[in-house]
Amino acid sequence: MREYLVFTGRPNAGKSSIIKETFGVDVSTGKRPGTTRQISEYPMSRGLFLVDMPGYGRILKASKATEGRIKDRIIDFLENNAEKIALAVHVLDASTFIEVTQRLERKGFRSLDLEMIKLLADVLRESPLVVANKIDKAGNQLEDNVFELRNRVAEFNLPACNNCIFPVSAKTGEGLGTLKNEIHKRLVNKGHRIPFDFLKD
Ligand SMILES: Nc1nc2c(ncn2[C@@H]2O[C@H](COP(=O)(O)OP(=O)(O)OP(=O)(O)O)[C@@H](O)[C@H]2O)c(=O)[nH]1
Ligand SMILES: [Mg+2]
Repeated sequence: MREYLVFTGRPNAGKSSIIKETFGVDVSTGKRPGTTRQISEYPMSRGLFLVDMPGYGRILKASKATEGRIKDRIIDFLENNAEKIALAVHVLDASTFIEVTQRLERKGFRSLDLEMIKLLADVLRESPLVVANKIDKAGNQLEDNVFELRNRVAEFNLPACNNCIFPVSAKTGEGLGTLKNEIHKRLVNKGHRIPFDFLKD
């Protein structure tokens, strides 16, 4: 049986950076949205694979059709593997959460981050971990952004989300230890006795 630890998020949120800094996996990161283009799997321990998703949303220099295809592939993967996903981690940019959410809502759209968090909770029937990345960039907007994120996620009434939001910086490393411990704990609870067995520390 193959199970997955899945990382989702909008292009450029810092999914690959978090994977690299937290687990030492040699994934590609990049300045421009759209670095990771394939659903990429890395072995973590026997039967457990880490999945770095492409970004869900606007990708630099990509057509709407390409963006749409990538979104479809992400959703197909999540739906087709729902039973095999041991844990999902949604990564977002904590320095721009309010700004991006409000800009979209003014145009009548829902935040892609909130859309994905809800989708993960519905498909997996449990709450994803929500990682508020780039706290080093948020300055004095950090508290407001995290407060708004907590309120918005609370509106979904997700099961077991009393402690599911993790402010981190993949750049400075702040918060990554706490996140790693929580991921470890949850994977052990799902029966993966040594979930990081194949990863270097
Ligand atoms: N300041 C700051 N920059 C970060 C942080 N995490 C990632 N970045 C930068 O954000 C950019 C995107 O990082 P990636 O890890 O490639 O993002 P991604 O979510 O994997 O992006 P896609 O593969 O395009 O979907 C890179 O320039 C990173 O160096 C952070 O915590 N703070
Ligand atoms: Mg990436």
